[in-house]
Order: sequence, then structure tokens, then C-alpha cells
Amino acid sequence: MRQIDALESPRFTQITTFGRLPECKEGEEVKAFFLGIPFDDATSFRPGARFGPRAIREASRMLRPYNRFQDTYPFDILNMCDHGDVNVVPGSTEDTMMKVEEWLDNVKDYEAPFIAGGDHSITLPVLMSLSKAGKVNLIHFDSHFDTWDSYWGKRFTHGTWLRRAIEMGLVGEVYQVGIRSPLYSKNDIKEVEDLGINVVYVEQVKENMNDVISKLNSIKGKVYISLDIDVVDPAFAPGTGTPEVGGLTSYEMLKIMRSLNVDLVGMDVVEVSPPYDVSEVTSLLASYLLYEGASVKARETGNEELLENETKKELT
Ligand SMILES: [Mn+2]
Repeated sequence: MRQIDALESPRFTQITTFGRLPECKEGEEVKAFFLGIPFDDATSFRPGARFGPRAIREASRMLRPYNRFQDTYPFDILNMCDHGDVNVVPGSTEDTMMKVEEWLDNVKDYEAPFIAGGDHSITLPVLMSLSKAGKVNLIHFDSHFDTWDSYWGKRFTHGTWLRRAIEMGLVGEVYQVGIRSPLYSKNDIKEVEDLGINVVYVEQVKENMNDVISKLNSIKGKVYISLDIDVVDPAFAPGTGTPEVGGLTSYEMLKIMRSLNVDLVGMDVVEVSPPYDVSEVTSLLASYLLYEGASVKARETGNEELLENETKKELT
């Protein structure tokens, strides 16, 4: 049991960490960890995502050790812990990017970070660090392309990070899923095609989800998932900065995550803005999505041994 046991210690007690996991200790060998990047100065509309990590930690108190959908024990198998937050620099996107990249560069003994943002600008420095071990393929869930060149003359914002990542050669194949926002012009679509991105629009997900899942599972090599919570319909995830109606249900989003069979090297859930949330539903969903991501990683890490031991324990 990696978590504080809710059967001994009620869910509303104890110090808040992701999934009620232990804080990471130096020298401990873990295969995955939770990390908060509470930065929201690169958002183009409603702020508040700086409070995302703490809200997601609070909501994650509901997570339990066994994930029936994926038949795995993600926290135990990955020996997962909570690494706290990166010391971001409010008011400076560039300084924060440096801090994030440096932070991840300095962690030696991890396989996969599971990150809570923050606005979407935080994904760029994460990719800058991860890609030092080779390009990663990207699955990007979002209602927006995030491929614009600049906002107000600024090149590093939550709407430009993907264009920068492609220009910097950090990513291999890129799949965008759930796209539906109104655009600045029809030319935006051409620009995305020119960048070589595989776009899966929201109607394709709604009409043929299985097809979308097999497309994603056909990706060869390492995969990083960046999930903007605004891919989910604001009816299910209202707590976000740039909401777009007509999106995925929480069940559809969870189902895609549960169906993935990829070599996952990390994941983020960004743009959760608790001041716009209702009854913690958005942060609750965000915590479950990270849990499903960790479960994908756990499945691929191999859980036979652990499941065997578990069965033996039950028998004795
Ligand atoms: Mn978005």
C-alpha cells in the first residue's frame, strides 16, 4: 500500500499530496512521480491555473489503489510519490521555462513525470527536458490548435507552445485530438497541416472513437501526453481559462485514456482553473485522468508479479 489507507485514516484527514501518496525522498527509486507547475501568466484569457496543482491534489483524495478498468495498481507498481511543485517565477514565462527544464533535468532516477499545470505554456519546457533523451511523439488533447505564432508580440504563451516545440525539433509525430474552437481564419487549418500535425477533430472522436483509439495506439516509440482540460465539455469541466462548448464528456475522455497502449514517458493535465470550477468537478476529473495515465504506464511496466503477490496474500 503506497497511499495512506482510507480504511484506517479517513479521506479528509492528513496532509494533502496527490493520491495521498508519500512525498518523494531523495535516493528513492521511483518509476513515476507527481509534479505541480503552478504558473498561469502565459494565459490569453481567464487566469487561475496557478491554483491547479493544489486543487488537483485535494480532489485526488478519492483515488484508490486498484484501477479495475486497466486491471492494475498504478501507485504500487510505479512506486509513485509526490514531488511537490516547481518554484515558478510569477510574471516571467521565460524564467519559469528555465526553472521547469532545469528541475526535470536534475531528476535522474525517474521514468515518467505526471504533471499538473499551470497553463499550457508549461508543456514546452517539459518537452525541452524530455527530448534530450530523443524526440518524443506527442498526443495532444485540446479544443485548440495552440499553433499560433505569437500573442501581443510574445512568442511563449499558452497558445504558441506547440508551434515552438515543432520549430525546436522536440517532437516526432503529433496527434491532436478533440479540436473544435473557432479560428482566426481558415488559413489556421492550412498552417497546422503544413506543420505536419495529425488533427482529429471533435466530431471524429464523437462519431468513431474506436478508430481514433487505434490511430493513437499505432504510434511507434515514446509518447508524451499533454491534456488541456478544455478538451472536455465545459458542462463537465467548467474550471478552465478558455472554455469551448461542444466537447467530450468526462466518460469519453476517460475511455480514451483507458484504451491507450503506448510507451508513455510522461503526461500533463493543464489549464485547470479552480476559481472557475464548480464543486471541484474539474479538478476531480483532472486527478482521475492523471490516474488513468499512470495506469497506462503501470500496465506497460508490467504488473504480473505484483498481481501474483496480491493473490497470494489474499489466499493466506
Ligand atoms: Mn486549449
